[in-house]
Amino acid sequence: MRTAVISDLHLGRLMGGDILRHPMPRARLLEVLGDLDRLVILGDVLELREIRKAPAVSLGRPLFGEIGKALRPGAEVVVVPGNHDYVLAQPLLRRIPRRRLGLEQTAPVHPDGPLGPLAEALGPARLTLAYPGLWLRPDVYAIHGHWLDAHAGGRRFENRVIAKFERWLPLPDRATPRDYERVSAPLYRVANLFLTGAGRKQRLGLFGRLTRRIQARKARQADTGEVSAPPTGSGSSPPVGGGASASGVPGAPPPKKGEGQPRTVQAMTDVVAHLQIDARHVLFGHTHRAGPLPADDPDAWQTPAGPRLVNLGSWVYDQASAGVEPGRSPYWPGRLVLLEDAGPPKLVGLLDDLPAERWEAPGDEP
Ligand SMILES: [Mn+2]
Repeated sequence: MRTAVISDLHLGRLMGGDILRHPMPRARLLEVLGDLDRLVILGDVLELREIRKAPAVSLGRPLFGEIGKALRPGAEVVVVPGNHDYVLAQPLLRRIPRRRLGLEQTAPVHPDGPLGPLAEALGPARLTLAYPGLWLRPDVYAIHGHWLDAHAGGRRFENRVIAKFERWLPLPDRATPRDYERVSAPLYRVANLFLTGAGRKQRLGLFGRLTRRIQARKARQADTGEVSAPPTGSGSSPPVGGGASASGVPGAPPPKKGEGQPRTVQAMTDVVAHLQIDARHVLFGHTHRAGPLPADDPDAWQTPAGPRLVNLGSWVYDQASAGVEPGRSPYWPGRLVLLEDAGPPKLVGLLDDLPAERWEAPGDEP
C-alpha cells in the first residue's frame, strides 16, 4: 500500500495563491499519483470561509477529474475536513452522537452530498470522507491539526476565541475528540454562517467582501507606489521561517539547535498528549509550516508521549511568508508525505525548484 498525503489546498481563496488551480504545480502533483494506492487530502481542501460551497466545489472539479485520471485503477482518495471546510464533515457528524466520536470516522461520499460532484469527477477512483482524522497504518495517524489552536496561544483571532472557549470548558488531561469539538466547533459553525454568508443569496459573505476590499486597497497602493517593497528586499535572500523565527534574516548566524521551532509544534504535542494518540508518527497540516526539514531540530518534533510529528505544509503560496526563492522557506508550498507499508513517512517538496512566476498562469475560474 502506497499512500501520499497533502494538506491545505484552500481552493477558491480570494487572495489567490491556491496554486493547484494552476497547470504547472498541478502537473507536478499529478506526476506522482500514478503509482499510488491512496491519496489523502488532510484538511482545508476548499476555502469555504470565503466562497460558498457550490462555486468552491465547481472550482475543485477539474482538479479532481485530473486526479482521477492520474491515479491507478482501484485507487482511493480520502478527504479529511479541516477548519476552513468544516461543514464538509457535517454528513459524517450528523450520524454519530458526539460522545461516541472517535479518532477516526469514515464514510463514502454520497452522490447527493456536498462533495458529490467531486466524487463524480474522480471517476472510477473512490472518494471517502474521514473526520477528525484517520489511521493510515496501525502506527501512523493523520489529522488536519486545527485542534492545536486550543493550545497555540498568540494573537491570531481564531486561537484567541478557541482559548476563551477552552477556559470556559477546560480540556481534561485525558481529552476526547468530543472535548476538542466542544471548544472549537462553535466557532467553525458561526464562521460558516457569517463569514461565507451561507444563509444569504450573494456569493460572497462578510469575510469575502472584506478580503476583496483589502485586495482593492493593496492594488491601489501598488499603483501609486505607496506600499514598500516586499520583505525580500533585493530578492536575493528571502526570509526563512515567515515570522516563526528571525533566524532566516540574511547574514544572521545559523539557528542554534531547537531555536525557532514553531510554537505550533508544541501545541500539536499537547493535542497528542491530551488525546493519548498511540502512534509512532502523527501527520498534520493546518499551520502551513512544513517540517521537520533538514534545518530543523528533529528532537523538537518528537513528542514525549511517543509519536513523532510531521507537518505537511500547504499548497498555498503566500509571498510574505514563503519568500521568493524556491524551496528555501518552510512555508514554501507543494510538499507531500509518502508512506509505504513500513518505514517512516517521507516529506518531499514537489515545487522546491519551481519559481513562483511559473504558476502565475491563469488557473481554473470559479
Ligand atoms: Mn486549517
